[in-house]
Amino acid sequence: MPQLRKIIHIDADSFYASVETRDNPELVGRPLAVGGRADRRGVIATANYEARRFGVHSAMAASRALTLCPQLLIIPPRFEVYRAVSAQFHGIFRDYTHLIEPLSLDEAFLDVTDCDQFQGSATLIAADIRRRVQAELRLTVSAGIAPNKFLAKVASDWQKPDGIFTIAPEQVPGFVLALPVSKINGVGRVTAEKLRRMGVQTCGDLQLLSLETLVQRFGKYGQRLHDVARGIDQRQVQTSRLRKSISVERTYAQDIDLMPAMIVQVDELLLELATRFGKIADRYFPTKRVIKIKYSDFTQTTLEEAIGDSGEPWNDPAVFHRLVATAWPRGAKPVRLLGAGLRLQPRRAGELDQMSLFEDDPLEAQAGP
Ligand code: TTP
Ligand code: MG
Repeated sequence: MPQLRKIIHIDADSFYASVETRDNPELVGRPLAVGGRADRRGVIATANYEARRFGVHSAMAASRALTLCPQLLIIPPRFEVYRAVSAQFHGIFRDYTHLIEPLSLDEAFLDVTDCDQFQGSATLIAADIRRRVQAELRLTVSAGIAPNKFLAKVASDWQKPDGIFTIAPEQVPGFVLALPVSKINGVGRVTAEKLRRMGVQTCGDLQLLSLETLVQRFGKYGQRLHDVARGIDQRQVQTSRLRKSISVERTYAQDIDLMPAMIVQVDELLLELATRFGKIADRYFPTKRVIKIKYSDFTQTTLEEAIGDSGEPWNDPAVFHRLVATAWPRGAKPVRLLGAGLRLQPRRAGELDQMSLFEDDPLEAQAGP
């Protein structure tokens, strides 16, 4: 029986939009989004809660958002500011624990099992973190507290925005019974629909299926479904000192169905990947190139290929073009998301973490501004 952990999941509320309102109080109370311009096929990165009431949400075309909410103000993102705020969040987190796993700029898991502040109460620690973020950064974050990562993430969403919610170990069996399977990380529309056809809508329903059935229908992921249905998740909080991969991806406002257009997008992804990889290239070298394609029906495929010794640079566009051209016909449907990535090896020998490419990737749902 593994030791029970105390995990906190922190997620800032309407992050980019909240930072913008904080820095420009004139924006308080009005529907606001951060994103790209409607006249340039821009996409909404996020919207504040006033705008969400109109149905505006992340990854939506800015033009569509303006149709739903004509008074919506869309402002361009200031990524440097968001990165700086994120570093400030982490500064506060580090006063409680060094076991921090960032998922994105505004989201992180904290393992506070060994923190002895507040008599070791994870709920009181989370409350204190929220208090300090509010006092020092004038932003709100929601917090979820639970014995594992899966439930902590569900919990932070439970009372959002500006919420805190604890699932104590003894509450887990009762809590999961009514929990919709759509709340499980990794259960997207396709899996949810497949489960619905099997009569499964909640984790309680899911518990009625045998491990054998689940593995038969979902392969390796079946084991994971079997566990999380019972509130079991053994994944440790992974500090991100070492990584196995790096990737960038984009969800498009309009699906792409022509190869030349995909090639253009891949080239843009490669530029961004080069920037991001450049920051860690002194510590890692790439071993494989990876392309990910999500089709309009949310099915997806990935294709990876080892980087040989033939001498071409890792970011040779021709190679990535060929990977896309090979992978796309597998689904041969319009494409809603493209991703480009690299599998990595540390230059110095060291332990690799469990982070896998695209899985639980914080960029999964992110759209380009
Ligand atoms: P989220 O935490 O998913 O969203 P949020 O913080 O705006 O709102 P909330 O947590 O209250 O529901 O994402 C964090 C930031 O990441 C968000 O402010 C903007 C960016 N983002 C994108 O750029 N594109 C996306 O598709 C998503 C989901 C987020
Ligand atoms: Mg958030």
